[in-house]
Amino acid sequence: MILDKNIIAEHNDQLLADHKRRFDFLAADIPNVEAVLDKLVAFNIAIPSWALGTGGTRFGRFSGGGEPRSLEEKIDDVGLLHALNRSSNSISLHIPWDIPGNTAAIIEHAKQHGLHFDAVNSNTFQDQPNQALSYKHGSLHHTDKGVRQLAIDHNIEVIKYGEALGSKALSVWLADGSSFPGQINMRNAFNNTHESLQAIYDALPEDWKVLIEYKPYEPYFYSTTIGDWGQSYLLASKLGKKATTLVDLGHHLPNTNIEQIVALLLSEGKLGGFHFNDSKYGDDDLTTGSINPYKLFLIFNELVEGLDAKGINHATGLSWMIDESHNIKDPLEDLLMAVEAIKISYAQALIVDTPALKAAQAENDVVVAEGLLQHAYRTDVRALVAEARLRAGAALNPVKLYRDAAVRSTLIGERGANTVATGL
Ligand code: PSV
Ligand code: MN
Ligand code: MN
Repeated sequence: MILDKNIIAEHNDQLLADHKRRFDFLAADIPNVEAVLDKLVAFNIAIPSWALGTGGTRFGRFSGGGEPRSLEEKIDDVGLLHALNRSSNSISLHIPWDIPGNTAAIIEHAKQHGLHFDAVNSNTFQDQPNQALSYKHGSLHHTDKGVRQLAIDHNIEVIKYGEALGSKALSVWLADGSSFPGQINMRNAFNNTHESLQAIYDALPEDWKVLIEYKPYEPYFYSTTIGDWGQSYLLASKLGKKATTLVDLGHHLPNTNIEQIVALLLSEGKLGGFHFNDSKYGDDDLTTGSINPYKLFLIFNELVEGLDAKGINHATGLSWMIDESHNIKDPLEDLLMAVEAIKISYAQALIVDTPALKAAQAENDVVVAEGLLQHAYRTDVRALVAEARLRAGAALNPVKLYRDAAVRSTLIGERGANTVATGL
């Protein structure tokens, strides 16, 4: 299914008068409104190929139907999202869930939707059919050199796929860890991981990054070998300048001050990218901004401050990606909501009165400083984000148009009611 430009134009015409009233009211209070809009238009967030079907659970999966059956159909789904919001111009592939057969044809297919390929992800947390050795007890950290080499070779193969597709980064997330005290030698596990990552790093093209993800627990429950940002940062520092840390918002223990982690990594030049999602207890798959939007705003506030201080382009300086997968929402609606939440937080961070904040911090005026952040956070910037969409040629209300245009039932008609996309 392709969303015709005329359908989007008609939808926008219907909502335009109300939108203009709300936007003009808001814009009158934002001194740098044009600069903010330009930044919002430029800001895109990559869509993970594994978020296009229902998932995010190790219990039952309840497909809503019309899930993509192939890589081409996954690209089509991201194309639909991008047509609706003009903010999702790339897809992040997970190998071997998504093997690009005919690379030239896949690139062309993506181009027709205005898409390119973001970071490629390796998978050494599942055994593949007929795999000679097992990842049951880990991959890059394994006690057996043969298993480590298998995992290294897989990562190098993923880099090769990425090169053919025009990706510029490899994301490495390892399940490696232990579930019981005494199960592993933690020092050896870490050193093995370092040695294995070094071999992968040495195979990286010059203009590539490796993004090292961390996670405190799950699937193992006692230790994870790259369990927190310190362990990821240590590895990234040892490896060299192409290695950076990837922050997945759901990979922190409750109440962790993620904005402080982000500020320090950015300051050290070691923040490589993001996986956006939200969590209430210990999950990592709820819709971005659904549980704690203030936290998301505070993170964006540090990001904008740090990127500006370093003169880094907001849109292209880091790898921005969503990483959430749903069992009960339509995955495409979920992703539209996530992009909206990200852009709202970004817009709020862009309207913070930075000179006033700096002055208040210099004076140690806690009340004024906090008040400035709260003012930005409590400003309803939805009309600003909608205006950026309008200017980019997207829909004023993507979820409404998605429903009005009956996208899901059309996809079910095209693909069937019982399709299940690859992924977790
Ligand atoms: C692991 O929880 C993770 O966040 C990693 O980014 C994986 O690559 C992704 O989810 C999909 O399993
Ligand atoms: Mn992740
Ligand atoms: Mn995760």
